[in-house]
Amino acid sequence: MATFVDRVVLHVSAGDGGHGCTSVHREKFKPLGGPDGGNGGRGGDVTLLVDPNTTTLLDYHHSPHRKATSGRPGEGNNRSGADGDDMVLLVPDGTVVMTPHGEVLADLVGAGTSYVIAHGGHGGLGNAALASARRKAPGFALLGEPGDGGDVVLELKTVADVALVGFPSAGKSSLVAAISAARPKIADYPFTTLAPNLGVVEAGDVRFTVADVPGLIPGASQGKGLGLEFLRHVERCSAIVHVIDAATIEPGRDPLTDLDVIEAELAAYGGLEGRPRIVALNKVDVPDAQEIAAMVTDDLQARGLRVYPISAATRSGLRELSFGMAELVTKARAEAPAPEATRIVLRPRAVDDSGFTVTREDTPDGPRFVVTGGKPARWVRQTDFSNDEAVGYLADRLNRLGVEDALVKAGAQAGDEVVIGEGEQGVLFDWEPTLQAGAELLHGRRGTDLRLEGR
Ligand SMILES: Nc1nc2c(ncn2[C@@H]2O[C@H](COP(=O)(O)OP(=O)(O)OP(=O)(O)O)[C@@H](O)[C@H]2O)c(=O)[nH]1
Ligand SMILES: [Mg+2]
Repeated sequence: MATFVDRVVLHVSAGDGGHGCTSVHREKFKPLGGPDGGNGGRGGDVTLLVDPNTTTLLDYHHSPHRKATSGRPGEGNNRSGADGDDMVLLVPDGTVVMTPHGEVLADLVGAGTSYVIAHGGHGGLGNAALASARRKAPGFALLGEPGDGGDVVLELKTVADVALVGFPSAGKSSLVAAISAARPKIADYPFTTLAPNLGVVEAGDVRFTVADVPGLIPGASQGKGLGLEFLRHVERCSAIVHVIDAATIEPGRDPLTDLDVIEAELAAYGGLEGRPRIVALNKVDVPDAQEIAAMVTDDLQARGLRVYPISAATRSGLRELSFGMAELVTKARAEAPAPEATRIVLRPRAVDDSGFTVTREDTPDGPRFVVTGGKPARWVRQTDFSNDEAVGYLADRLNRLGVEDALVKAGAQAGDEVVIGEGEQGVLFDWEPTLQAGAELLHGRRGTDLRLEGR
């Protein structure tokens, strides 16, 4: 059936950080200068940006894979690698960002609102930046970190002032076309409209937006027709206009029954009870329709509804209806701040990575110790395990953070398995707490080139 383009799964990857460079300065007759390897560049972020000219998520439906560029590696002579370019994805106002499990990450309302969905990896430090008084000529550099990656779900909840609801073919799209510059598809078969159309309407000095949402039928709440899916677009609107076909010749249908059916579906969706409503009785250019409209008006008014007989075809009654809508919009705006003013990020990512934890797991092969924490995991990612000096530097960092002590306290013994990092990212070590110390005795302090001693 219809493909909904207002919900897409986006596969994003931020750029990786560039690796740091290991290099030693060379000059004629000075065989051994200082370390001069530059830092790697930062990987680009993937960012969503609300753009008023973007109205659908169609682009992402067609090409859902998006990747920012990676940072360049550092180079000798203290040259840093260039940062990767951010990838900015333009999305419509009202885009909701969710995890694949449906957890809301951000709700993007208002032009210019942005949200980073994948952070680029940090560049690795070059050996120049790693040099210190203790470690004059590091023979290693840090690796760039991989950028974030994964799936996010984007869902569009149209932000409009007024939502037009009604049966298929009631004339909702015709109405939007008649009162705004929008040019939605109009046809005499049901479910012509599959995604909302937005139109901007001016009535006096009030400007507002109207959303034409796909048609509803009885049983939509059980998934009939297009189902209730698209009613999420009505959620954000401050007023509802029932567009009712007064000229329908379908058996079992008349304006009052149609209204009851649609109201029942809105109630099944829930949360829309407080929204003010008015009724537009459409197609009164058809002679019978005019009579029917006159007949039901009293009943509708008795229910507290304002009734506007209109014809999208001949444009009769449209001025009155537009002013009626403007009145509801003005009232709603006075009661609530304009949606443009809200910038909501519901769940910013946790940034605290100062600590770490050691947990013991008992496996058939003996105990295993899992070290989790932002810093240890990051340091492991930065380590070039083919370089002993880099591995030694990692051991020093972990030691300084207290990981060694914590492992001893947790009962780890030489030869036990230690995993740093979580899940698939974890790196497995055979823990050898004494070996490093022994190596230091033999080779001098790590990171020192003996030829540099005394300089
Ligand atoms: N006579 C008459 N026909 C109308 C009027 N308004 C719409 N129509 C016709 O009714 C049919 C349906 O119009 P649409 O605007 O596509 O209806 P819709 O409510 O958007 O329908 P869906 O998108 O399928 O939900 C088309 O053939 C229109 O030409 C009207 O005021 N008078
Ligand atoms: Mg339509």
